[in-house]
Amino acid sequence: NFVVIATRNEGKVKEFAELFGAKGYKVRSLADYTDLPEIVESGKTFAENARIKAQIISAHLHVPVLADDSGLCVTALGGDPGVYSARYAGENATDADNNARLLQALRELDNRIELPAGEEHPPLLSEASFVCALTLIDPVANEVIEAEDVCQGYILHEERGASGFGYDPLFYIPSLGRTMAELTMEEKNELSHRAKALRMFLDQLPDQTN
Ligand code: ITT
Repeated sequence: NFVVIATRNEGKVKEFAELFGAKGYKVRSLADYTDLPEIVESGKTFAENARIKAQIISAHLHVPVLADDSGLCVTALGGDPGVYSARYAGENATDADNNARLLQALRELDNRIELPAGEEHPPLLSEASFVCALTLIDPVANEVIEAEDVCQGYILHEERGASGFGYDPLFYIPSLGRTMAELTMEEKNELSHRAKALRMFLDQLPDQTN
């Protein structure tokens, strides 16, 4: 039993593998296939891009496919980088490039966030939220299921932590006093935008662990 995820992002694959693994499913990603059609993420919203990825790959493979489009929306930057999160610092940007670009953009604004008095937090530059849109397309049953969720936090003035991927080292969660990159995968999978958006899919999936 396996689920095909229309992604080339290894960080996403690891998280999905853990989440689906709990129900006894393995995951395959685009790295497991050759000769796939090109995907152009031309949508203006996360949901549109998730639909594009799921449509192209499910039509090609003729099996149910789940796609994830996600990103970081930073309040002080008017919601940027948003759907451009993966390419924020340029077409072939690494996670480190994108994080550096984000810190630079926020330092230029000289924005500071004050959290309620009585709490000790490191310097925070802006409110932010991670967003994850999921689309599952079953091309045989002609079925489309969509979900979207968010995870709220703040952008820290410097990177902290080595787990996770992408913007995780800059994404600070005040209630935990840690960045997303300082959480174990198990902890991230309890509260992340991706885990929350996926919960409905997981709840509907028959358990294959016994
Ligand atoms: P696929 O399209 O192949 O899935 P991608 O990396 O291009 O891979 P997106 O277009 O959805 O995926 O871009 C998502 C970007 O948003 C990703 O590159 C990360 O930088 C960031 N992102 C998404 N989820 C994240 C998370 O849980 N933690 C940190 N950064 C995240």
